[in-house]
Amino acid sequence: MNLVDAINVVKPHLTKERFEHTLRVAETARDLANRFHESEDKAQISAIFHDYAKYRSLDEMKRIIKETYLPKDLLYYHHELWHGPVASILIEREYGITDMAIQQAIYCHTTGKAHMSNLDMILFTADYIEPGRSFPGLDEVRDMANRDLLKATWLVSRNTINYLIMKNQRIYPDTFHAYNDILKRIN
Ligand code: DGI
Ligand code: FE
Ligand code: FE
Ligand code: FE
Repeated sequence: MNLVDAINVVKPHLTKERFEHTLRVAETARDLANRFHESEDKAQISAIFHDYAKYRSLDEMKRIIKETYLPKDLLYYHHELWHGPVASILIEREYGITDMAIQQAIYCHTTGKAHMSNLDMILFTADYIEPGRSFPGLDEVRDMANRDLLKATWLVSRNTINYLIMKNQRIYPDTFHAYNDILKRIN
């Protein structure tokens, strides 16, 4: 699917704000792909579809998790974690996107995971640093994303864990796996 078709297909599924976020993530992901020598096309397609399932009903997402190979433990964690894995299924079902690298990047864009690929890290980081975001510590991550993708990804994962702990939220194991695995790869 080309980028224009992808944008048109995704648009009616998102709110105006979410659609604008999506376009900024795609732009940011393209820049990161260019800087770190990954496919700009795959980075942009992953970005355009990353929040595709964000507004599906909880019942529909639950059903998809139950009837596919998605890990059932997702159901014991916050429903905010479901839209990436569910989108990775829906883009194949509904649009025939079978590229596993794209599916995987979308799958793990919220939590990260162990052994993230460059494409995984590009989407994960782009979602966090796109110009519409304002998180504490964001300048440090944006600065690092100009130089070192692994370290930038680690900062995103660390900041997310800190934020979740401050809010007394449960943390999905993949979120910790991303943090631990990247720390090992950095040192
Ligand atoms: O969909 P977006 O809003 O663009 O961003 P996202 O998919 O990266 O995730 C949104 C939220 O998910 C963000 O507030 C952080 C949260 N999150 C990430 N990992 C975990 C988590 N929430 C819980 N409860 N547990 C996690 O492990
Ligand atoms: Fe998301
Ligand atoms: Fe994210
Ligand atoms: Fe997003």
